[in-house]
Amino acid sequence: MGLTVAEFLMKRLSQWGVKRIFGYPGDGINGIMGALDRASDEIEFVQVRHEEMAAFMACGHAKFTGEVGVCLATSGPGAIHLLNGLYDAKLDHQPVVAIVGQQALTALGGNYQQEVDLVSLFKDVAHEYVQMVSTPAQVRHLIDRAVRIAKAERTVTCLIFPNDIQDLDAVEEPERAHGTIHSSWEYTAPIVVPAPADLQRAADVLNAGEKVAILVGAGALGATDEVIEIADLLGAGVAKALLGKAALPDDLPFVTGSIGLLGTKPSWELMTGCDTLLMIGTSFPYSEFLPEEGQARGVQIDIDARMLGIRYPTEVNLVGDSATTLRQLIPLLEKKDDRSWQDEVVENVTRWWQVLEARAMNSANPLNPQRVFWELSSRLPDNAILAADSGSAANWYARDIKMRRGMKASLSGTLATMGPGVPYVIAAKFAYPDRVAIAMVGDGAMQMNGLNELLTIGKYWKTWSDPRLIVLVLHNGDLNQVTWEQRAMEGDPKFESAQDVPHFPYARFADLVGLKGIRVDAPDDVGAAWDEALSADRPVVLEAITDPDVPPLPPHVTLEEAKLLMFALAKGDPDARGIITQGLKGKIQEFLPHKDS
Ligand SMILES: Cc1ncc(C[n+]2csc(CCOP(=O)(O)OP(=O)(O)O)c2C)c(N)n1
Ligand SMILES: [Mg+2]
Repeated sequence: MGLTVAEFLMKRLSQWGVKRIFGYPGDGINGIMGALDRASDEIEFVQVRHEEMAAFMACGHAKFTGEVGVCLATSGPGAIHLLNGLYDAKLDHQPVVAIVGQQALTALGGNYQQEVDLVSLFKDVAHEYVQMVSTPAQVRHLIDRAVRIAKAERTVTCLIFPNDIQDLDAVEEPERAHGTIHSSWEYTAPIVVPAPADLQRAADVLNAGEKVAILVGAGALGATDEVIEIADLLGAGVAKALLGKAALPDDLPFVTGSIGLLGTKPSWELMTGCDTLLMIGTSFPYSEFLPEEGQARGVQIDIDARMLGIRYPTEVNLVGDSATTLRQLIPLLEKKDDRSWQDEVVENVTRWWQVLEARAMNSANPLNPQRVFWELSSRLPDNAILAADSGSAANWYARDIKMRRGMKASLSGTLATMGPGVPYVIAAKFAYPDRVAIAMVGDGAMQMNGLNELLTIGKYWKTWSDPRLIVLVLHNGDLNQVTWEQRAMEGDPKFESAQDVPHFPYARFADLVGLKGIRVDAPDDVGAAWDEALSADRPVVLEAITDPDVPPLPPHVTLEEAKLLMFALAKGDPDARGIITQGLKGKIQEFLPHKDS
């Protein structure tokens, strides 16, 4: 007996190297689900609680493994649920293939139940490639193109399978005739390097600079050694955009850490003080944290020409793979004798880590969130995989966590959506079951979807060789990041009915669903709570009762922001007292002498 279309889909995806599909069933994909069941030796199905989570997991899989991520949803509502997760992947340039069902071809156009115009729905998020199957002889090349385009363009593609097509006989090899397509499944990423003359132009700019700043992003994740060597040659400091946090370890003295609103003061000083900027694999968007136009000469390296020259008016724009391009650039660079600029960066960095430690140790009501991250940082196991959600957790993750070599870390960098923290670490555990994965999530995001996905963890954790997955919940009763943004950017006091998050017992819920719950509300217990979580025999929800009045201070508060904040407090902000105390405590640490300084 030959294969059905759905069985052939599994066979072809398996030839492409797909080993796992995240999804949720429905009658629009019954044929595919049956085929997936029969193909379970080759492809594992991971059942999520909501299709958006399947898309986040596919994105997380792609981010942590470099492979294509695949998600599956039924027609109509299931397909619609995927969208936000797919946009997360698209905006962070991750290869993800979405497979969705559709009503029968025989019904389309008939206002049929669950009939949604899916080609149009996915036309934006999967604009590089979205196709609906209408005959079995198309299926082979549609799969080949969807996977190849996702990989080659690092983007989202989508295939729509009407349910009557799924059970038809597959055409594994279309007949050789006019109007048929004869495709193959192989793809190997090229090594892209700029032309020698352009490398020389870049080297000339970098050699002429006296104060070189390097900014790395996700595109530099595979170029750690090369960035370190270049920074050494150029006597540079290196700042990291959020998605590039794992590109360089934070124990290197010239690494200034994150940049931007969630960034560090030494990154601010690096950018405002440099005369030359080298950007590697980053599209960090906020120009106010980069040098002023005219202040620095710029070189940018990116694998995607579309991303070049759009963040700073760089003089030399190189299209290239970051590691290979840097390796070709290195012989053209002269080692700078004058190390005074890098020495200054190192001094700023040393002092900054002391400020962060002091800020973390400030008392708060009851817990200072910075203390929670600080205590985790020194306890992180080798090779840990981290994911932060969007919210105040992203601030503390960006600043207080010291990455070491071998770790992986990500978040929703460009879409900055709430919700990916828990699904990202679930995807990490499937890809690397022997590594510890830790999500850092706000209480708002937990209530949005993280709580439900704890059930997915409950369903699968016993299949992981090391069961340690920790979800840190910042229980602050507030949509805190936005509350602060409204104060500092609008001058508005906290709008309690919009910002308060209903109470929920996160740790108790974890216990209830078979995971381990740990609740901590005393500063001196935080370290022990992490120790307990990191030595648990099952996944843990670590519920930290944190103070919403600790401000996620940007590295440089403008006069305008300070004024707006004061207006907000003067307008009767319910938390004004706590904020003034906590704000002063945080700020004052920058001016106090610290040990070793
Ligand atoms: C899907 C989505 N909705 C809304 C936002 C806007 N937003 C960004 S952070 C945030 C608050 C998050 O609150 P919580 O998860 O409790 O984290 P906290 O900042 O309190 O630590 C909101 C509403 C968003 N980024 N994504
Ligand atoms: Mg919150």
